[in-house]
Amino acid sequence: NKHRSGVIWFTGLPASGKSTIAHFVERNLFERGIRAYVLDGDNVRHGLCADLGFSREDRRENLRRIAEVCKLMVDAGLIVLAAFVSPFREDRQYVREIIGNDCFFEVYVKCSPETCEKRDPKGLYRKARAGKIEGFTGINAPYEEPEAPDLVLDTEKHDLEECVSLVLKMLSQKKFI
Ligand code: GGZ
Repeated sequence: NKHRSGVIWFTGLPASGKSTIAHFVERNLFERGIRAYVLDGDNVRHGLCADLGFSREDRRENLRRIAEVCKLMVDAGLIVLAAFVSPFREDRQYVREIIGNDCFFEVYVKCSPETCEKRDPKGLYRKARAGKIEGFTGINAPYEEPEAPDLVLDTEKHDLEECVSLVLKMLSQKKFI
């Protein structure tokens, strides 16, 4: 069960499928005896980043703290599955610099805004449409697509199982597992 540690960084619109895919990859790795851990808005924004919102500056600070935590987890020997909207190229580049280029992989979880809005598992798109959320990514805040991601997962074309196996394939090609 030898593996290299590193960070798989999932970026994409809210409800594109980032966290779901990350959790299934985590479970698969766990079953093989590989230590992995998912970081996402659900376990970070209530604690470590509870003081932050969604302004330009707060998103940057959110991602900076997360990147520092990722770095510690890599030191501890884990495979970190980080699932954050991370809508700005500049911030993703910053995160990459903090973590280190050789153990950072960017996965673009691609899905049209229309489909994300239809899925809307938490009802946030609906709230944003109703004017109850300011600066909601995909409605009234921008999402900048990655220019050269290591992997693109089109969640409208591939089902969950296929997306998970594409991530595992990438991990094995890059000699992480
Ligand atoms: C984007 C928001 C917003 C706004 C609340 N914009 O589907 P979710 O609910 O679980 O994922 C979204 C999550 C985004 O947090 P991140 O830490 O990933 O964002 S960033 O990387 O930009 O710092 C969504 C919810 O929080 N959410 N308000 N205005 N997403």
